[in-house]
Amino acid sequence: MWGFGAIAAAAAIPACVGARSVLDLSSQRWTLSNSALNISVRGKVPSQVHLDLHAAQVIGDPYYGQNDFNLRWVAWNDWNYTARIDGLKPSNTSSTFLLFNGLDTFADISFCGQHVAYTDNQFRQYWFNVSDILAACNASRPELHILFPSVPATANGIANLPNQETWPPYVQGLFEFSNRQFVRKEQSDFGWDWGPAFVPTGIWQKAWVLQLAPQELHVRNSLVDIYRQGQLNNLPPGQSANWVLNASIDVINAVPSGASMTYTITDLATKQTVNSGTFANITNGHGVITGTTTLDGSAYKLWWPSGLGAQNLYNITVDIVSPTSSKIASVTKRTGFRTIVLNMGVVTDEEIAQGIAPGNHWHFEINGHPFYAKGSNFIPPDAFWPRVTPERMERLFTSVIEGNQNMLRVWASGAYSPDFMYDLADEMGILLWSEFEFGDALYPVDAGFLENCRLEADYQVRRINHHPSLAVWAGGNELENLELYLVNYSAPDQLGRYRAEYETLFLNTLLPAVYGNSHSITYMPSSTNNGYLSINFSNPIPIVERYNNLTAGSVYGDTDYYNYNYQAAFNLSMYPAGRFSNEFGFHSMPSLASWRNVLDADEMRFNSTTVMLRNHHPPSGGLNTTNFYNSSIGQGEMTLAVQAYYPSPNMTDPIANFSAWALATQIFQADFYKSQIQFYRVGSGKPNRHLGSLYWQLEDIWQAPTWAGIEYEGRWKVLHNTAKDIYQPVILAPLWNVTSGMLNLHAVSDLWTPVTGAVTVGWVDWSGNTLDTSTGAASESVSVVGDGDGARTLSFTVGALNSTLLTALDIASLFPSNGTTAQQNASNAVFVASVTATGTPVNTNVTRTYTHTNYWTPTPLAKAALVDPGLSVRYDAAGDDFVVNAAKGTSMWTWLSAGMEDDVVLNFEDNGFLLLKGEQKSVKYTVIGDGGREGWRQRVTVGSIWNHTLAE
Ligand code: BMA
Repeated sequence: MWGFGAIAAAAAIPACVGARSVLDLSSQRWTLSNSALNISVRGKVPSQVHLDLHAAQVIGDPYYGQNDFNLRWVAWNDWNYTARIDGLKPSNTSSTFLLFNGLDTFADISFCGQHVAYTDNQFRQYWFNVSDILAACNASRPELHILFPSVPATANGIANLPNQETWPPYVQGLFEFSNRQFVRKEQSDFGWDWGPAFVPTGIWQKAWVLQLAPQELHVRNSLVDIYRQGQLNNLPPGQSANWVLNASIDVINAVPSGASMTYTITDLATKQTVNSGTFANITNGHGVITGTTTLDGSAYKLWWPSGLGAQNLYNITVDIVSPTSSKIASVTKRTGFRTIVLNMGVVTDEEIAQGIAPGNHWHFEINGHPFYAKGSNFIPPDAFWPRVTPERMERLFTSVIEGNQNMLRVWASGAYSPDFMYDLADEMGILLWSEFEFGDALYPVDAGFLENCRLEADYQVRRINHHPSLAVWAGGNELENLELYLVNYSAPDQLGRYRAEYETLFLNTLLPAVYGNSHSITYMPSSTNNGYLSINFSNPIPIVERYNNLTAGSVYGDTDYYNYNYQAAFNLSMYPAGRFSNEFGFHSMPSLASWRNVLDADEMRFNSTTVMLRNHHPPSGGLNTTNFYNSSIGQGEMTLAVQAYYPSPNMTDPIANFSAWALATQIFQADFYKSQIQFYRVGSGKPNRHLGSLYWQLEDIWQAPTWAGIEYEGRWKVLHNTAKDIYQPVILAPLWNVTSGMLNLHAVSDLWTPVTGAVTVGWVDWSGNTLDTSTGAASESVSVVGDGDGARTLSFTVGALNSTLLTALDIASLFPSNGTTAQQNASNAVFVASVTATGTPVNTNVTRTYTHTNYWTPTPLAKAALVDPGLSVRYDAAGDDFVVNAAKGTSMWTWLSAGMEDDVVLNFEDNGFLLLKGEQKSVKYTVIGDGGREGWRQRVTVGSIWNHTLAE
């Protein structure tokens, strides 16, 4: 569906004469070995030790059972990758280089028995001139040998160096292996609360041997930066200014002095060349040539995120031209014309007069327009990146788009995203809030560590800057709101020192890596923050962080909210009313079908050893033990929440019970997130002017109780369907104020023009009868256009990117505790509101109808007088959909499932929905894999919260 035809390519033009050869090291025959363990098997590039050992059947599936513990020995051992290199040319005509796009992590490289280098950063690109070694080498097929010493052992060695840095207690967020903060490696490889700790090693990215004649170039990295003339990072640019195109190419071998640069721009929709020319202001040195040009500010179609316009893309080809006018290198990058800014500017008096609370903004603007960011947090989709294919990522991103999401926060402490991920995001319109890989820890600031980080950041910023989907760069995860907070908690007298160290890395080192390469992107040092106190581009480091310099009554920053006390889950006054919510969540179990892939039959229980060991919430603080996590607390939190809010599954068949409990935890999770998302979205029309909700977390890294909305195999949990519903452009949001007892119904729209429509509100009971509780409206904020039969219709207009209060119901007076009539029985009542509205999708002129139904119950479902809704489902071959019907009553959390069919992986377009009595709903679906099974469509089941025949 999404083509890869136009993926950015970097290439050098073959010179007419010369020895240029690019040998892909994945084509060589590799051996992975450890002589002490007597292991010698076939290795691969790119790959990792665990994957190669598994392929050779030395180890079982790392994800199965308790293999995350059983395979610790792999991480504690040293591993050798060796290959005798075939296909090298005689060395006298050329220089020979090794080029690695990624070595994970400590790597001791030798070539033909000679030491080449020792590397210590998974995220850097390395290249080495091995011409002299090759010249002196007698072997016709010289051996390339890379020793990967144990990462945990090496990390411990670094930590124990004399005068090594230490931190106050509780500050370092450590999981199963200690000392991750000393290692430039994916931080979650050492364990995390949603993932396993394998600490994999290996040649995890592509690698080559290059042979170049003295005048030949090889492009190893490049930068394309497109910004509006006068644009400064972090500040909204003028939208009518011309574009500036800045291109910079990193090469191996020296660019001849006097070389020039040219460009050609192709519109990928029309395949026409739309512009070409020569760059000015050429600088050339240290293997980098850079030039700039100006482009007409209105000549290019803009790139927009999904739902806000088209994803217009262009190829930009940059050629390096020798002084004698021959093309000596060329790079083509696919890009788009857009500006994106994270606006943290001061709220103006004019904005305050419009009702926005004073303080600072904290929202994104695309091409000058503020918009509501809807999405989630992305974690590494696998513990082993080499097996993450573009096809898998495309499937995941398809779910993102289907889920009405336009932004993902690519969480810091995984790995920098591969180019194919940004390419897909460019095509599909998914903004990727990107972060440097530092999180939940403070880091060393010795010169060597800082330089290592600087080179890492410089490489990564240059590699991906051209992607229009790049939304922002953040220094790392939860550094200000958590790490510095923890320092202040456990060693307040040392806050000054650690804050200065924090600024050394995250302001003085990483900020220049962004600003020095790009004018087009915002940088902030920490994911969750209160913005800046000031920004002044005449200072070398323009940003002064605000930290907790807050003025009462003013609103600043984005928020991170976790509360595992189930009793507070639906108390809206607990939710933060900031400008943007970048993290919030609660964990749930994956489905039975997912568990089946990794559990022995006798472990298929809610509290079995393996299930418990996979619940990593909350961490207990003791390292390197199997009891590192307080799993019983985590399992208990989910259980208590289910018991408090829903009828508890209680089935005699243990597998059915396990399945029903797993789904019940997902329903609580979805309910809790929905409650928050609708509250946050209503905030777009409140003084906090809330403009973004990104829940924790999009997807799973493995099969475990986690915060994910999409399971490892690609199945949607209830959360993903529920978030899809509540992320629609126009929604109704019933917000219940626990203190006042008022139920406030709001209409919310994130369109850029007003929406007009009618809302029908009313009450039904569980048997599907209409309840006449029209007296419930304490105040009506909009005009009533119809009233009768227990339902009333209200007409309304909601402004652009705004919310409006429609009606306020006094629940206490509607359902008095001494109420005697059926109408007054809270346990029997369901409030239902449906909207039909017309509006214009952003950046179109076509009017569209939007519908949404939402509901609320005055008691938790655990206390509601549920009755059998009489559900049925049938597959309709003509429509290729499933038709669901509730013949006897009101059905809540109606759930379609392929159930026990463990190898059928599919998602239903709608799931976990409300179905009113007599309502027929047709539901489309997407199959991810049916395991070759026939006839599963006839075996799809439907259940609901009523009887928990949810996933059978
Ligand atoms: C936040 C995140 C992650 C973590 C999640 C769930 O702290 O930034 O580090 O996995 O919450 O606890």
